[in-house]
Amino acid sequence: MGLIADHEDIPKERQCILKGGEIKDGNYILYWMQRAQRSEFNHALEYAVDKANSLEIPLVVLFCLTEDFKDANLRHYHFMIEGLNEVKHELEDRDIILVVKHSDPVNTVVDMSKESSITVVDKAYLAHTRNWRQEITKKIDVPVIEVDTDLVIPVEETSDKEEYAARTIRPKIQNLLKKYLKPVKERNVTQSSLDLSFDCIDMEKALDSLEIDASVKPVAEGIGGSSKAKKQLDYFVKNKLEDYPECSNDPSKDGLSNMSPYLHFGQISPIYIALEVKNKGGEGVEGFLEQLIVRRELAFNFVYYNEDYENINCLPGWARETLEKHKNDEREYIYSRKELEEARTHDEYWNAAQKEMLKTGKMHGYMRMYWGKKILEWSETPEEAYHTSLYLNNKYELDGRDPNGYAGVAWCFGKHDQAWKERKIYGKVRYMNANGLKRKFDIERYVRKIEGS
Ligand code: FO1
Repeated sequence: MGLIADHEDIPKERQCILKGGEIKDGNYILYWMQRAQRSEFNHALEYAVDKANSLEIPLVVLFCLTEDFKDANLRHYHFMIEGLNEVKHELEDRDIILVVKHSDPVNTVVDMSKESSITVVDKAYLAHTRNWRQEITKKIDVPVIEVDTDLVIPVEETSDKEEYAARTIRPKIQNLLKKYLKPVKERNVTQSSLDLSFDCIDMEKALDSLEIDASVKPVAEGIGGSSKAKKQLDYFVKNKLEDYPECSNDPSKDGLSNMSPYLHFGQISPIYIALEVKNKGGEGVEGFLEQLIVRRELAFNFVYYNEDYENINCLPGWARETLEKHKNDEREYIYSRKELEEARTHDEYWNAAQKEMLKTGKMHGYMRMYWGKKILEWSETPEEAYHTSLYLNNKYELDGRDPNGYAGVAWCFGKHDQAWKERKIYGKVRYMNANGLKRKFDIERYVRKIEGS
């Protein structure tokens, strides 16, 4: 049996050998679930089931809870753990054990791999989680396979370099969609792992065991997890998809799918979402798939190939130069990080957007653009503005630390965009102002909606 197996629903291009070698005579297959926290439409999980069945051994799924995520807090862990509770039960229904440990992922995976034949992991796109995989492959003794399951098209298949903009990645994606936009079949395990015994954390106490910032409260109870994601999607497809072209750019209306937190924690697959939306058909499909596939996969391409995605050096040359040239331009308003964080600016529209994020863990996509542009305008330097935007985004958004968030902030500073007419502070970076908001939609209604929520 080889490590790579080409299946119609798990093509070989999704699989990558991080460490090769002989398959060991182990007691189980280990799937380290990290990014794809779900039991359905998960290519890594199904690949691992196939391997376990071929070797006639059980499959053990591991998740490592760790505080090692910058600016992550109670809001994020609460949402994630609700999802993991569901995964645990769903896997149990499939005779697969989920071992959740509160531990350092590198040492834990290496340790549990001592008894595995092969170790499988879902693909990571950001530096921090990619480094974990690198560390593990240096220390481990068994083959390690990484499976790309959180993008419709595997990141390296779409492109082998950083793409310039949506217009350059779009045709590449369109050429490959037919091959990759397919459901992944759920396989039955032939050997249950439920009778194996491991030290696991008590899920009821998982949240309390973490040493995290508890000042950012959970958005609500009972919203995390795949079943909630599917329910919300179903509601969106039935009631909002048709109006997506008119409503998606209007923050005063509730026209979005709200899938981003679920996608961030891998609680739902983008392939599942795309197929549900296509299945329904109609007016909104094209615009929605542009966001879900083209824009989202452009963001992943960005963080995957541009190691500077957390600082201003990630910007194209023209944007860096123009911001540098205008660095010392006089600013009418300058706000500290704290004033911004507490939504204490002169601009009630901006304050409303910030409050939306503080309260709900999300900010409407259209307001995210305005929000970032104003932080650039009201900070001492573009560098400071960049870091403040990422800090606030990562701390309060439920999908903080997601490639989409990094790309969204970078866009406000010129990434994936073009040069515009030169002006103060912004230079040639696209400018936005409050009049634009008033022209496009009923901004007062948005403010009332947030203030009243
Ligand atoms: N991944 C883990 O494997 N273990 C964690 O404890 C964990 C916590 C966490 C908290 C906030 C957050 O935004 C992400 C977190 N993730 C964790 C990672 C997440 O599932 C994704 O892999 C990354 O966010 C990459 O996009």
